[in-house]
Amino acid sequence: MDPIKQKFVEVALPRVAEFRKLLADHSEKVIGEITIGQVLTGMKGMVSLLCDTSKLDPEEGIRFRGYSIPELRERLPKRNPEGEPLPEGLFYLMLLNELPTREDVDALSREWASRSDLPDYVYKILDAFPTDTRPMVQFSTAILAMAKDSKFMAAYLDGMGKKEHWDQTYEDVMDLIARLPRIAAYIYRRMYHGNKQIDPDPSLDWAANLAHMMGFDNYEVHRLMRLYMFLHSDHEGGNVSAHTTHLVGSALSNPYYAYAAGMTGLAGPLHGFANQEVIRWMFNMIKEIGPACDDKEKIRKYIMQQIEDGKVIPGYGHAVLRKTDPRFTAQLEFGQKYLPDDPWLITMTCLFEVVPEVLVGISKIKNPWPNVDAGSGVLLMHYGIKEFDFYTVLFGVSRALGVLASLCWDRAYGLPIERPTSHPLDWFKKQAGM
Ligand code: HAX
Repeated sequence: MDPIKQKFVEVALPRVAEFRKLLADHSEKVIGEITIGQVLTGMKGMVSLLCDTSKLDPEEGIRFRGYSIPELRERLPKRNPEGEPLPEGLFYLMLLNELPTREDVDALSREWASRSDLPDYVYKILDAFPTDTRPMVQFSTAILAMAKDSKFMAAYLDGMGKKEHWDQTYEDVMDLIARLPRIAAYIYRRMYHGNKQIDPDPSLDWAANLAHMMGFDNYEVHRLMRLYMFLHSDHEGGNVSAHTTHLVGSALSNPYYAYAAGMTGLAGPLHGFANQEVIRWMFNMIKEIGPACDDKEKIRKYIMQQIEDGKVIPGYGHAVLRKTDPRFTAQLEFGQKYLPDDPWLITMTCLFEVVPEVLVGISKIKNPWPNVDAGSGVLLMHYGIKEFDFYTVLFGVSRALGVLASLCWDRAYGLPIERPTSHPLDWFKKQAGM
């Protein structure tokens, strides 16, 4: 058994015992009330999911297993002291609830490298797509296709019992995460670089290898890619990509099915697609009103007009957060440190001054502050990854770390199929005395 899997067994056993005891002794304990408003507006604030990997505080932002982003940028292992944390380390932490050593992280890099070969049929499926097919269509199809070889599915059909479900889930999860950089880079090179593919470099870590296979071989892009893969990995259990992966997984669908479903949710404009929309939106704004920071009044009017036209300002607002997203702050700091004169960074900083001022005056908007997507595209643009249609794929590669670590835990706990109750409108009207 690989040492990470062995460790997972050691960590999971006592936690599973606690889970069972909680369920056996306290399942009748009331933990909240549900309002009609919550049901009719996307279940916001309704406690309904178990997720150990991270927790989102509306005022402070995300903590991964109790650690904030600044803490982890300090404490997770890096390739060199000036660099960004290796995402392998964050996966280790989310899966095992323990900060890894540099050796642990290197072992995980090697483990993923050894599992990263793509089956031939995945290339053939991707080659069949017209090159103008949306990258997220290609990405989620490639993932779904690999369900053909799901070890979980094979073991299930072979009569695997419930207690073993976590085991083959872990195997699929590790194969899947290992292969994602290959899939993403293949799509990228085929769409934007005449299908001139680049072999992986076994000496590189998971994130740097993705940058390398996309054609970006300098240390600065590797550093950015490590930060990007770290920041987008997890945002507790209720966001669309995480919840969908969990929900589909609850039917004992194999990890490929579950994560592909999560990715089709990530592809929506109110979720991960916003990271590309931000750049498209900035292009359009500059086309219409000229270099953005020249006249902030013009930006204000532009934003007001967009809202009057019924459009959202991408990269701003959040369903849970009520402050600036620390994932945005980390990217802003990175930009200010390494690319302070970049014109896109200057526009982004200027929007950060103006957009919240405007949105705060619109009473229906609960959070006027930037989210993770307001900053990521600008950094990618600076280093030459300018094909913003592709950005959600990068988000998706990163998101695998959190949602698939959670899926291992779902299976260890033996969580049952998810099945809430629904009612027609008249039932709610009756509850309200209407
Ligand atoms: N621009 C314009 N209007 C906005 C807005 C924004 N940035 N944010 C919220 N609103 C509007 C909503 O559309 C909603 O309007 P209606 O009542 O007319 O439908 C109203 O304000 C109330 O929304 P809310 O309660 O504040 O926010 P929600 O929980 O409904 O939605 C969203 C949260 C993130 C989807 C929303 O803020 C939004 O659409 N933002 C822009 C898109 C975006 O950046 N998405 C990425 C979010 C982070 C993420 O998941 N990344 O992957």
